[in-house]
Amino acid sequence: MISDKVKEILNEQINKEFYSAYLYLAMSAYFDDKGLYGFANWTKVQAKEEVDHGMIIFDYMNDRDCAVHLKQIDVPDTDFSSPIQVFEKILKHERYVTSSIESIANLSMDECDLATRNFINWYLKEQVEEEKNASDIIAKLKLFGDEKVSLYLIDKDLAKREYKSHEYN
Ligand code: OFO
Repeated sequence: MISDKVKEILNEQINKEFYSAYLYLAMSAYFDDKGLYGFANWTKVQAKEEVDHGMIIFDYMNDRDCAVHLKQIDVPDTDFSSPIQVFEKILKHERYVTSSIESIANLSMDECDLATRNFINWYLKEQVEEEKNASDIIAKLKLFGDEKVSLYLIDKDLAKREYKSHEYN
């Protein structure tokens, strides 16, 4: 049985994951508009992964007979000015998501909900990767991004990212 507090925080996390999808889609539209199609691809793939993150919690709650209450999704930030500024926003956002996931881990321990505590481990691991992906791209952009040729090559590289549905395991 999932407590009301854990139910509420899981409902909030579904909303945050779908907000993340919106945010990445807004970024993808920005890059597409600038002709940076590789960056647009990378952020669009990420948006799809965020939907998967939300759906995994949605399915978990249904499996545990725990009511899902979908909340309104905020309008995403669209104040973008350069690839590096966007990736700095991504890193900041992912750090915020990591702290939300950590709150779920802590609350599920406090509520003696070991199934949710175990479930959320997958997200803790996922967040390490999310933050690393953003940091790696920031590092590349800092080193090489000022030159147009390098930006072109980074864009080409990001065009290779392919969407694979994110399975919970
Ligand atoms: Fe769902 O991890 Fe990013 O936000």
